[in-house]
Amino acid sequence: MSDHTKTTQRLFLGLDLLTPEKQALADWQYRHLNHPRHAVYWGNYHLTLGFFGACTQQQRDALVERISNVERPTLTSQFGLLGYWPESRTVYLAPSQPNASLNAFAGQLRQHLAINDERPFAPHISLIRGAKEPAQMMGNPANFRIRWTALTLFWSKPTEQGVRYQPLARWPLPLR
Ligand code: 2AM
Repeated sequence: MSDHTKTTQRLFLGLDLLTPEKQALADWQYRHLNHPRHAVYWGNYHLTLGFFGACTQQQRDALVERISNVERPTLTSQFGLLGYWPESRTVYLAPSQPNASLNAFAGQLRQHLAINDERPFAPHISLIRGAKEPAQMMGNPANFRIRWTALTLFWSKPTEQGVRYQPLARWPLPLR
């Protein structure tokens, strides 16, 4: 019999987009980005705030409890900057301007949850993975205003279609 206490899930904390926002972003990417590799699965679009790696159910429960105690701000981001990280072979979309309240919230979460990412926080939405080169933009630059509605704990779940980011818990953000 398998020992369920040892079963782990790869977890991360992030901000989810609403379905119409994901669809609008997928549509923009399809029309305006030229790249030999396919886009990430559109339902997976999100912004990562902190990555926890493999967690047991007990660790997950403790995380949920700790996250519940964090005060949550109203957060809005304007996305318009297309970027490329050669090390992680990722094409991404980033905020057009430094997003002070988002950066402060990510810092607070990392401190409160003792997240020890080797990468400094760099807000972005990954658009293409496994990219050996940057993407070329055709026509309209991206311009997406996102009013974030919830802090979300995601499970990075392996499936036959590839990894899917499944929300396990959500904490609403105040909408002013
Ligand atoms: P990425 O979009 O920059 O690749 C699920 O894997 C999410 O967690 C992805 O958004 C990914 O960021 C992020 N992630 C994966 N491994 C990570 C790591 N070792 N450190 C920080 N973030 C990571």
